[in-house]
Amino acid sequence: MKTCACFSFLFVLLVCVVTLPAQESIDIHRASVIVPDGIIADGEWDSAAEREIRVGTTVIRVLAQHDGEALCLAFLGGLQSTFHFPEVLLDIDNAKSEGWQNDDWWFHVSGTDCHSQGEHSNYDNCRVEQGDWEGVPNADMNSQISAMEIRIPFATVGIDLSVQSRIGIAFDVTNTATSWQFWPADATLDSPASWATATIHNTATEVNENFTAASFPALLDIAPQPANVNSLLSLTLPANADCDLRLFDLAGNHIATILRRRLAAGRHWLNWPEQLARRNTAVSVYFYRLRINSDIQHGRLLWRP
Ligand SMILES: [Ca+2]
Ligand SMILES: [Ca+2]
Repeated sequence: MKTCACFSFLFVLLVCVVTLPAQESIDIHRASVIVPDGIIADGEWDSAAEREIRVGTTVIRVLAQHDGEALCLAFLGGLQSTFHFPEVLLDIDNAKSEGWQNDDWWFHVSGTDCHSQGEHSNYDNCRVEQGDWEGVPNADMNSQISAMEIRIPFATVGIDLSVQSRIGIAFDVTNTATSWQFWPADATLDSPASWATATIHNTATEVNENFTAASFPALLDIAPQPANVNSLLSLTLPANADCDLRLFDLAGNHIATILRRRLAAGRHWLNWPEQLARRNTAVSVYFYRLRINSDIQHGRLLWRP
């Protein structure tokens, strides 16, 4: 009988473990201070944790880091094509309550910066410039933008890193009327219990979390194409490497050097060079040459200013 009871207990335990939903988490590391200007500058977000929100087939990336005094977030890609606006949900005491508590916050960036405490989607407090946090740029449904950057000081929302390092967090994008998509994918606006747990580390990330012992070729990503200065350009490396990325015209003339330096393993967001941004004459076809240590890749780029 004893054996039987024991097996029953183990079976129930096993079922419980199997059916419990996995709690999503994110590690937010300390990095240098960002400039919240809507431009993803070289190196600005290289230490960030990265998560995805899917809107149909479009992927919107969310980057997260902090500078010791503020939580810094960037929403990248797909914003202008879908068009969806970024929102950030914070549960300061990480109580994972079923309904909203007074320490739970909603932040929304669209034509203005909006936030509310203790409830979500309250648009009474919307301004182009909020005094105590920033969302840049402000944009309407017709804006052509590739990135929004958000900086929320810990003091604004009552996070004291000397006494706590964990908060509840979720990211979403919305068309403000009918559609919301989230990270974590099964999160909801109404329930902080469905949000992830963020651990805020007071140290820089040692190794990019996604790229330890990775073995894949270097990946150059340009989206959307045809490209312009608003297209996002990133290079993902399996290991530290000397990198060189140049553009040539059809006649083989060197047009611009996009990158020429040693980079660490992980994803790096790159700037389009000034000289290319200024060439706004017509649609152009360029060839790029990417050298990673001694390996060389070639590709074609359609540029439409
Ligand atoms: Ca920036
Ligand atoms: Ca709470």
